[in-house]
Amino acid sequence: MPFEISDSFVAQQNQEEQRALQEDYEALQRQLARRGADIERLVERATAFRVAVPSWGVGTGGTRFARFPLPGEPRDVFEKLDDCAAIFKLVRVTPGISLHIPWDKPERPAELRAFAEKRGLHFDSMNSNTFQDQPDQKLSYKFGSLTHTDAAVRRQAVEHNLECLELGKALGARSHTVWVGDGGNFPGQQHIRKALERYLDSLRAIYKALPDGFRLFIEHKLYEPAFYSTVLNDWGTSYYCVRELGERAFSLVDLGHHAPNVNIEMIVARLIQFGKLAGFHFNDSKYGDDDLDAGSIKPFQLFLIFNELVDAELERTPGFDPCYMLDQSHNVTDPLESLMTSAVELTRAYVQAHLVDREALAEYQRKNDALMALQTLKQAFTTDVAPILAMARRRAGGAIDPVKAYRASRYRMCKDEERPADARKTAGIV
Ligand code: RM4
Ligand code: MN
Ligand code: MN
Repeated sequence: MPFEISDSFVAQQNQEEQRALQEDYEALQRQLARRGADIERLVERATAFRVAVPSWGVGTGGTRFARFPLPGEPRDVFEKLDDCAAIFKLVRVTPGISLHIPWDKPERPAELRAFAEKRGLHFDSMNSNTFQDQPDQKLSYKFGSLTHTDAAVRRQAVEHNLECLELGKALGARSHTVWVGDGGNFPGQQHIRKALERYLDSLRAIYKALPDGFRLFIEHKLYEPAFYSTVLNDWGTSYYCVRELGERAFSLVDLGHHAPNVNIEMIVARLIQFGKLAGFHFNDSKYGDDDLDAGSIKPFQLFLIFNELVDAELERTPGFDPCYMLDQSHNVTDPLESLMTSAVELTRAYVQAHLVDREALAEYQRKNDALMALQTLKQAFTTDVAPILAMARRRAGGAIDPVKAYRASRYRMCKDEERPADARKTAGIV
């Protein structure tokens, strides 16, 4: 039996933190009560929060220069799910897994589904991959996939997406996410309008095959791997495409896929207003698609994004049902620690956004009191909600301090023994 972090171990770890948590919780409860906020309601929100973990995120990532593997990395999709289960055990908000195909293509989907369910996990969005060539692939994606000038390549890329839909259905997933690397490296390389037409044609074929209850998410990205022009370059183009496709198509926002300084919370608000927000690939960045841990570089931006999301949630905006996923690459940290920390950071932003005094904010907006409007947001953002997050985790059976408990469990060392490097199948670990 592979090593697992047991409930009793988590409970024992929590013992050490329990008194301090209780003290901090009560102090925060009094502080919030003075502000008219009910701490128990916020614990409820923290408990209800969900974000899916990417199957491709539990192995060490890499840059185009190098990858530095970690001891005990998962060797196949089952071991990846074991790692996801460890994350879920400690943070409790991550029962969903987002799978990348073919990196994590299961031979027998029913078996993988049962394996996940046994660990309290389920499959969230499926992700196709037509940005790389696979060893047994007939035609190359070097010059594009869904938008390739050659109809045979486009057909092959569409077929791959249809296969993902079939797999997703068998695994119990409810959505499919398409990101393509298609674009041009040089001016003149592509006919910009025709490439988008081809993209839409291919997507129509995928959309038509959506299983019942499935939604289609498309993900825009400014640049990379195409360095001059990207076919689906921004949210406006994405919005145009999902409108063309139909009511089950939505625009997914990956936080790293915009130019520096772009006001992403505005993009989010627009997509909510137009009923087309699919959800997120959360991560953080300084310069480009850095795939750093959520909340590590621009925590205020993350809060402002959640401020829009919570506002729509509280208003019960019709059709508002975003899917939250992490999409990160971990190069210098233990991926499990990064994913746990990111899940906690997202929950933090979500709870802080619930702390915003929305009546006061509306009044300041009505009176054009810019200073106090910002202060109202800042008051929520600067409130240390850590005791709320820890209490929610503890009550749900998770760890008061997930990283500390993880390190104390010696999970990584145990996996190093169980998963010897010489037997490691590197395929699928990206
Ligand atoms: C892309 C994009 C996709 C992800 C790949 C690995 O930049 O973010 O969502 O699947 O990277
Ligand atoms: Mn992404
Ligand atoms: Mn990306």
